[in-house]
Amino acid sequence: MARPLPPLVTAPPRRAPPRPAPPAAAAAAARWFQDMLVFPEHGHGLQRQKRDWVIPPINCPENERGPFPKKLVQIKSNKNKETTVFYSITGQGADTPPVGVFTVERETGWLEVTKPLDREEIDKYILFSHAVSANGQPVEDPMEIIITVTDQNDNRPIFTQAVFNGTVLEGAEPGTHVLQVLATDQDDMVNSNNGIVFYSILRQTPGWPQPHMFAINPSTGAIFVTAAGLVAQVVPEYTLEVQAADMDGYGLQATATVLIKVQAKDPPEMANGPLTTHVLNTATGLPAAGLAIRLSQLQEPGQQWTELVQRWTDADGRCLPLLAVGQAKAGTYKLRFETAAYWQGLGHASFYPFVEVVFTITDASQKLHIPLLISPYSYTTYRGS
Ligand SMILES: [Ca+2]
Ligand SMILES: [Ca+2]
Repeated sequence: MARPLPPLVTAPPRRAPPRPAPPAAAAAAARWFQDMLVFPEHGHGLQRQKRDWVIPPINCPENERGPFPKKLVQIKSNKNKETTVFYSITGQGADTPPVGVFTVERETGWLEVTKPLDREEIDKYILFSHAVSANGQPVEDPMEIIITVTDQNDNRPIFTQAVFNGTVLEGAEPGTHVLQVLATDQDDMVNSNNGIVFYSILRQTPGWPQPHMFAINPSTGAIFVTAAGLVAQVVPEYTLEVQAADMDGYGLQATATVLIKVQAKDPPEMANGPLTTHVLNTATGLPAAGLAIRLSQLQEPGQQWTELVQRWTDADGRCLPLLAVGQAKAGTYKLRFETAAYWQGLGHASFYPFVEVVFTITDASQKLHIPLLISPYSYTTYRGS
């Protein structure tokens, strides 16, 4: 039986007479040069040696176009000087599934790949090549051949969610962590940057009070506050468009939406305020979020409207009470709902640029709830409690 030679590179040849050891590089090249892979030589009657030499893996790029079959390497046994040698291969991709990805020409020993490979499916094939004589007797020990499938950047990053939700307390300091987004990429991130994802923020809506209220860690996807000025009443929710791109941020891209709700610090005196509202979008049956509301009071001198407070509706179409406990006085008030801006935000035109509801408070101790139901072409309000 054939057996592997003691390492050509690291041990002296065992054959007599001894010959000068070739330079290491030359010895290695002798084993695999010009697309040829030669079965290792073996000694005479020696005990089987631990095989401590390594055949360099054969690199085969994924997604090759062909034509197929495509020659990879020629396997050769030096026994072909003494007898006719026939070659075959076994292993995954040869005679076990996926069968037939690799074949070997029986007489020439040319190892061929028969179809495009997919590194993300199988990134390495371990085959064994065999050499037999005409009567079927092995003339060599099986030789291991490793085929490494090299990567192409054929997968774009994929965010784990289309929409990420976060909450931040108003007045949060720069540096405050808000949430983390994640995108995965199936490509190789060890030997290439095809699978390494970099994150960035493409757009922030609205751009107040600064266009860059948030920043993202390009490597981790962690989003944090980068500027002071988060006020729930001014901007109750930010929408960020975030991007993940492979190849250090210059390759294939994907985007996702990040919704960051700015949570108001509830002033305690507001919690049980006597005047409340909510807004319902009757076109969708859903609460109208992000709609601006202003409360004014008709005041002396000269009976003019004095604005008391401005609020934005939250995801439930509600906002904090508009008057604090003890703030309500008998008088005439006006709630102005900025409906046009709301509909524009949804991509609709609005027949009504705004809706104003004027009402009177006669009993300042009584709770008052003034809902608004809106569609682009109608609105309804009533007195609730
Ligand atoms: Ca990729
Ligand atoms: Ca790939």
